[in-house]
Amino acid sequence: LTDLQGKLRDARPVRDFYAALQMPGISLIAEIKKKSPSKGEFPNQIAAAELARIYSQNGARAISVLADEKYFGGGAHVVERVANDPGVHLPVMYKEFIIDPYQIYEARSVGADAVLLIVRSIDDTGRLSEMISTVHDLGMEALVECYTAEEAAKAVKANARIIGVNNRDLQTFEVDLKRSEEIRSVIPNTSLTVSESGLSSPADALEAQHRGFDAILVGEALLKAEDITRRIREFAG
Ligand code: IGP
Repeated sequence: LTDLQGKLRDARPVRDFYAALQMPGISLIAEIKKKSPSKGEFPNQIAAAELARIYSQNGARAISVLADEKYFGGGAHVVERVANDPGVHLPVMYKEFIIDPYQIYEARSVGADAVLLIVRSIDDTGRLSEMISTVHDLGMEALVECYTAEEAAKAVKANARIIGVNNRDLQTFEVDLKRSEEIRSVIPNTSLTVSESGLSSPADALEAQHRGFDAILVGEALLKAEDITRRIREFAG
């Protein structure tokens, strides 16, 4: 056995990310990262697994952990620590710029239950579809992220079960919730939908729910809160 095969075999059983997002009311996917290109370092110094426990105990339904080190100060080992922490029972998403199927296997090998796939970085619909199948074959779910209505259509065509609409322009870092609502309106209700990025208040969460999103992905607003526990509870509704 190679190292990866061994780790895949020994990885803890998959938790159901899809079911977590499908629960009644809007589901909060709470994110863990040390820094971001738009905001720099976050002030809180809470260790990843401890933060994940706080998220779990206060109403989050899934956890997103940055595996990217360069821009977000994360790592596969950070995902591994969170996914295998005895105090964390929520599904965990491995958040990385995935361009190769190998990264999907790596995600499962550290115990992840879901991965992020960005339509913009995979682009070819056939390849996107293959990568989504690889994720499903491993028992995991893919959050397929789009930024335009065309990308959302590609995601649907590639059999994405969960589609994320990024509210933040990755070039200018500008957040536009209106634009995302327009994209949401063209996604069929056969997919679960996630409103991602730049949600700064519980009112934004409520608005996303009214627009028909099943879940929200929130990082910054939780990570820079003075009282994180209270902030999560507000977002979790
Ligand atoms: C979280 P925020 O603004 O609440 O911290 O955003 C998440 O949506 C964001 O980190 C994100 C992201 C991405 C980052 C979503 N998709 C793709 C980098 C690449």
